[in-house]
Order: sequence, then structure tokens, then C-alpha cells
Amino acid sequence: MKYNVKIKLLVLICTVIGVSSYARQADQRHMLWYDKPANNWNESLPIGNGYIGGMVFGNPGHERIQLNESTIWAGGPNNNIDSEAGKNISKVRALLASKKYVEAQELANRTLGPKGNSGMPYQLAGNLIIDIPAHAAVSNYRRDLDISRAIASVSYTHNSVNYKREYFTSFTQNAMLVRLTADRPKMISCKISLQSPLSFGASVIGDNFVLSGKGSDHENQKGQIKFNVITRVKSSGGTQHTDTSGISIAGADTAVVYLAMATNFINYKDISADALKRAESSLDRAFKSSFPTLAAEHELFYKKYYDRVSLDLGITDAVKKTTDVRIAEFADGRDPQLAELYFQFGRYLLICASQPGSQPANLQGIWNGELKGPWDSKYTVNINTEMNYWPSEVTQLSELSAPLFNMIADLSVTGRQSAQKMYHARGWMLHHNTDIWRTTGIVDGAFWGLWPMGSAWLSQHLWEHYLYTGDRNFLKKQYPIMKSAAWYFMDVLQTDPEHNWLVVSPSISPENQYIGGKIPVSVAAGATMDNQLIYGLFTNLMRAATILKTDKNFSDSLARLRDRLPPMQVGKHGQLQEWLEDFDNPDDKHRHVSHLYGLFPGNQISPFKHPKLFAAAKNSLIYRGDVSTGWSMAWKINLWARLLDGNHAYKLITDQIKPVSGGSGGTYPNLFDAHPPFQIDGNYGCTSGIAEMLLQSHDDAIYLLPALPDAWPNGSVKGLIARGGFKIDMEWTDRKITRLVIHTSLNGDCRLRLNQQANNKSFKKSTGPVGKDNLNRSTDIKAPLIKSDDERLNTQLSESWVYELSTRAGKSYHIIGE
Ligand code: FUC
Repeated sequence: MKYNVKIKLLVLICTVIGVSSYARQADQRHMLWYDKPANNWNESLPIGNGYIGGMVFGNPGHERIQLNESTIWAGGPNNNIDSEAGKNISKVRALLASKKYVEAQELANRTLGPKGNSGMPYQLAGNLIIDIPAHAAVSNYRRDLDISRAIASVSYTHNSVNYKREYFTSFTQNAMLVRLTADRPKMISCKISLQSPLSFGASVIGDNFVLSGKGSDHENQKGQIKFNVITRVKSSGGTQHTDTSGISIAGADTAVVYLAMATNFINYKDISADALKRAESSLDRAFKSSFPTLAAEHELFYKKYYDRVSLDLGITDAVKKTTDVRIAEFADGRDPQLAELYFQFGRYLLICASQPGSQPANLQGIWNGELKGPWDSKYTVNINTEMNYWPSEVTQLSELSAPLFNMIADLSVTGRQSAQKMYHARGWMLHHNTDIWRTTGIVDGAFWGLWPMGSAWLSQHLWEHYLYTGDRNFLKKQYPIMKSAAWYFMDVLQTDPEHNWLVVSPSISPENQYIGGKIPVSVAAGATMDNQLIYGLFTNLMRAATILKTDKNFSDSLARLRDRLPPMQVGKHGQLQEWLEDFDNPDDKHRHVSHLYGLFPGNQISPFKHPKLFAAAKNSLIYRGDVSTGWSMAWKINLWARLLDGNHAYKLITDQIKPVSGGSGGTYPNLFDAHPPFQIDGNYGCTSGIAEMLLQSHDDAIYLLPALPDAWPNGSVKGLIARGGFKIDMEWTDRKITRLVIHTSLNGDCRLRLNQQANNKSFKKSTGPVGKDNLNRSTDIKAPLIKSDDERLNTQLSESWVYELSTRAGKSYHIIGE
């Protein structure tokens, strides 16, 4: 070999080694991995494409992939509203107005419970089983999920042969693929089958093994969802045989299982599709392409979302440990990368559970292994559904909110029935739950379910999308839905006899009680959260009407009503009152922190404008404590970030990323959040919370590193989005920003708040108030009612500086560093 050829070869080898070891290290960043198969559902690994989902158990001898199709729900088209409710609602209202709280609750419990049904459960499709009994005992076992590619794999050695399985749910073909390979020919022999508790039969149609099933009958509703799961195998070098027990493969070099699922569901009122035809056409289309081609297409599609944001909070040798061990050790503080992995896992779960055209992510995303999962695996809209979508805008997954917006559009139709028939009001409304049929009635019982505020909270997401994107066409399209949500409240607001304020009655401060005892009382008038939600809805609409140059009179009437809403009140414990009266108990550890809606996700409690109110909100959160259910802790991460306390937010991350024990929340080995049981909102909420610690954009400026904990002194993030369409790339060292680049998508003023002074000539210290069109504007609230000069309301804020830069769309501005 000539000398220079040798050199070139060496360079090539070094490059390959270098690149692959770099790639290995880089890969670890995005890898969940284990040295054992999953023992139970909370150890299995989720894959999904918004429409179909799978939980991979990875057992060598008996593989189980639990299957979901997002439209398999019990029951059929219906709305669970109670046309008789109106008269009882009026009576409960009258009792509340005369402060007969226990009587009001008692009447509500008796007369305003669920009518018909409490919503339908989301159900599993079944299981794909791959049996290889000879592989009961294996060595060298590894199971992983690479969230940078959305591909899971299992590898092991048996009788000196190395086997590998790869699994993904194609984003481009709506099919699931599983490839089985070995490093010696003719080694793949297995039996592939499908099973489901909902099945009414297996058949062979052509080369396809077909399972037919039907959603359950439930609470007086006939199961009307019909579905099919079908599978076909492409094997090479061996034999293959299909009968009604499954597909048998013998002596093959490789086998690729193609699987498709579909239902007859078109929308909440139309279930006329042909499930089998749909599933067959997906399978036929996918089957035309090879595994590598589909895997490459899948990865490309997925990366378009995933790669938009990168985060680096530091990496240590801890990444070499299995993910379950890392969870157990996270609180020791030696594994900052696990927070990054958890953050990105939340983004992974949103990409895999919510795609434009799919159903929105439910309480379990799309992953549910039961016929009736926890809380039916439906949509709970008094926090949980909204939390699912908190990370979408800020972590640059804006398009993935489309399913939520579609559901809101559906609810704005079905919710008119409940508004009209139950409350004799215009507009649309729903209570604290809905399902695939977009039901809007009271469920579970009045104590939890008599909460008529769902439309106000959901509408906030429409407005937020506008704030992040500046998309006026979107705002124009959604404006009538927001307006119709406001009509409902315009019609039902009641005058509170004591203060003459306008309040919602009856309602509850989600799911909390203010009187204990034999009949715990939750039913109330004028709960703080309700006031904040309506104040927000009316304010957003008034701003939208100005932007769209429309509806001056309507906007004026909103302004008049808004003036009469109750202000936020600070109570005797130096807390933000949860109710109109000062009922709060500082020992109350309830998981819901509804009155802090105004702090997050709302923007009505500013440290700079209303420091005493801000301090009261903080006191409320301190009284509530840290450890709670998974989603509650995730909410508190966001809240502590808004309280500008990074260390407390980080403390809650350590409470959340810990193994599950007892009744409080934590993290399962597969990184799923535990309420317990598994509920996906905590995953999404924590992702949002981490973003909120690094970037906020709701209080008259974009605040960078507003709540950086001591645990992350150095780091970088690329691609977070601030309201106003700004994309932020930044690095920090010793807690100081050392590089900052802002990419703009709109023309406008960029106001930045920094914890350091910046030396950039084009970047001026801000002197005036925020412009009225600025999308980072906070909400101007009514002056809070602060009864005492309590020293617990003093706030110490660390120094920060506000700068201004006028920006043009499509440009990048290097503000700090090169
Ligand atoms: C609300 C919460 C529960 C649970 C359920 C799905 O009712 O109070 O904790 O998360 O939703």
C-alpha cells in the first residue's frame, strides 16, 4: 500500500472512529435505555405517530407491543347534557347568594350530577405478539428508545447469534413496522399474532392477518366504533404461512412486520367510514416500500420537529447508566442531562401523540393499555388537557396544537347545547371533561363537575397561538369562537349581593373544598380562577377586536362588564385568596392551584407591576407545598419559574423525576409521569416548566434566564420561541449570557429583560412603557384588593435591565457574543 493511501485510510478510520464515538456520546443524550425487558406497562417504551401508538415491551421470547388507535373509544355520538338542570342551577345560585353553602352543595350533589353518562373511555386496540419460545433465556440484552429518531430497538444474543429488533410508527405512512434481524442467515423463526379484548374475530384476507373489533358499550351508550388491526410480513430467505392463528415464519434471514389500524370514525358525529378499507389501504401503501426506505422517511419527517430545539445543561458519566437507575439517582444532582432528556422526551411525546389532523393528546397521550383507563383516559379541561399543550408554542411545535384547536371548534358547536339547555345562555360552554364525542355535560358529580369554565380556559390557547405567531388569519378564523365563549359568560354572570361584582355562580375552584365536614363544599360563586379566566378572555377579545378592526360595540360592552369583575384579593394569611371570601386554609395541600392561573399560564400577576399581589401568590404556593400528584408538581415548576425562583423550580423537578412511591407523583422507569397512575400531563407540564425557567415572554418583555437554578450554571439552548415570533439561541457561562442571537419572524419591537447589562450599541436601554401592540404585553388588571399592610407581602427582586431593539421580519440579531 502506498504511503499516502495508507494515510488517507488512517484518516478515514480515525474519522469514522471519531465520528462514531462522538455520535455515540451524542446519541446518549436522546436515549432511554434498559438492560431488561419491560416487566409491566410502565416500563414499556412508547412509539406513536399521532394516529397509532405502541408500547414496546421487548421480551425476546414473547414480544408484546400494546397497540392503540386514537379513535377507538367506547360508545357513540352523544352529548351527556341534562335539559332539566336549569331550575336546579338557579336554586343553587340563590343558596350561594344567601351564603347557604352547605345547602347549595347538598342540592347540587343531589340534582346536578351526571345525566346519561360521565363520558366514554378511550380504549386499547389490542396487542401485537411475536413468539420465539426458544429465546426465553438470552444474554447481552439491551432495549432502547432513541428520541432523536423516534425508533425503538431491542438487541440480545442467543446461542452466539446476535439478534436485533427495530420498531417505529411511520409518520409518513400511518403504519407500524417491526424488523427482526440476526447476524447469521436463516435464524429468524417466530409466530406473529394479534389479540384484543375488544375483538370479535380474526381472519385471513389475502396475505393479511386481520383482527376486527368494536368499542365497548358503556354507561347506556352502545359501542359504535368499529376497527381493524391488520398485519402482513415481508420475510426473506425462509418460509411464511398465515392462518387464523397468525403468521408463522421459519428460517428467514429477516422479517419485517407491517401493521396498520383504522376505525370507522370520521368526526364526533360521523362514524360512517369503512375501517377495513382504510387499514388495508394504509398497509398496502406501506408494504410497497422497504424497511430502510420507510425508516429514513420517518426519521426525516420526525426530525423536522424534534431538531428545532436543542438544550444542553451539562453532561456527565451518569448518561452511561440505564434510565431507571438515572431516575432513582437524579436528586443527587450529578446528572443534569436527565433534565434535558426529560425536557426533550416531553417534546417527543407531543410529536408522537398530536399531529395535525389527529385527535388531541388525551390524559395518556395516545398510550392506554386498558379498556377503561384512569379517568377513562379522556380530556379533563380543568387543567390536564391545557397542560398537555403548554410546551407546544415555546418549544417550537406550534403546528401540533392543531388537534386541540379542532377540538375547540367542535366543542364550540356541541357546547351550545349545554349553554342553551342547562344555562339558558347564548354561546358555548363545557364542564370539566370531554371525550371524542365532544360531550359537554356535568360528569363525576357536582363536587368536581359543576365547573362551567372549560370554554374560557381553552379559548386562551387560541389567543396564545396568535401571540406566538402573530398570525392574523388564524386570529380572524378563531375570533368567532372566542366571541361565542364570551357570550356565554355575558349571559350567566350574576351580581354578587355583597360587593356588586359580577361573578360566575355556581362554579368551583377546581376540585377544592372550602368547607370540610360531612358534606364537603366546593360549589361557590366568584372563585378567583373564574374571575381571572373571564378577565383574560374579555381582555384577549378586546385586543383581538382592535387588531382585526372589528366589533367596537361588542368590545365596549366587554369592557363595561370587565370593570365589574372582582379584583384579586389578598387574604388574612398574606395569600392570594382562592375564593371570593377569605376561606383559605394555609394547611390546605390540595393538588389544584387554580387561583394561581393568573400567575401561570395567565399573565395577570406581575412582580414588576403588582409586587404585593406577586408576593401573595408566592405565599399561596408556599402554603400549598411541593410534593403532590405528577401534574400538580409540573404546574408548580412553571409557577416557581414565574415567581423567578429557579432553585425552587428545580427542587420540584427533583420531586418529579424520582421513582414513584406511595401516593404522590414521580416518574416511571419509562420516563412517563406518574399522577400516579400514569398521566401524560406531568411530562408535558415539566417540559414547559423547564422552558419557562429559561425564557419568559408574557410580562412586557422577553425575559432571558428568568429562573436559572444554581444546578445549571452553564448551558445553552437553541430554538425556544418567545411571544412575538422571536426565536432565541443563547449560551450562558457562570450564569451570564455569553452568546445571544435572536431570529425574528415579524416586524416589531423586541423588548428584552436581562439579569446583566448588555453592551451593544444597537440595543438601547428601554425608557418608555411597552407598546400597546406588543405581543409580550402583560394584562392590565384591576387594582388588587389588599386589606392589610402585611410584611409577608414584601418582595425582593434581583436587579434586571430592559433593552429595546426594533427588528425586521426574517433577520437574525447577534446581541451578545459573536
Ligand atoms: C383532575 C385531577 C385529578 C386527575 C384527573 C384526571 O380531576 O384533579 O387529579 O388528574 O383530573
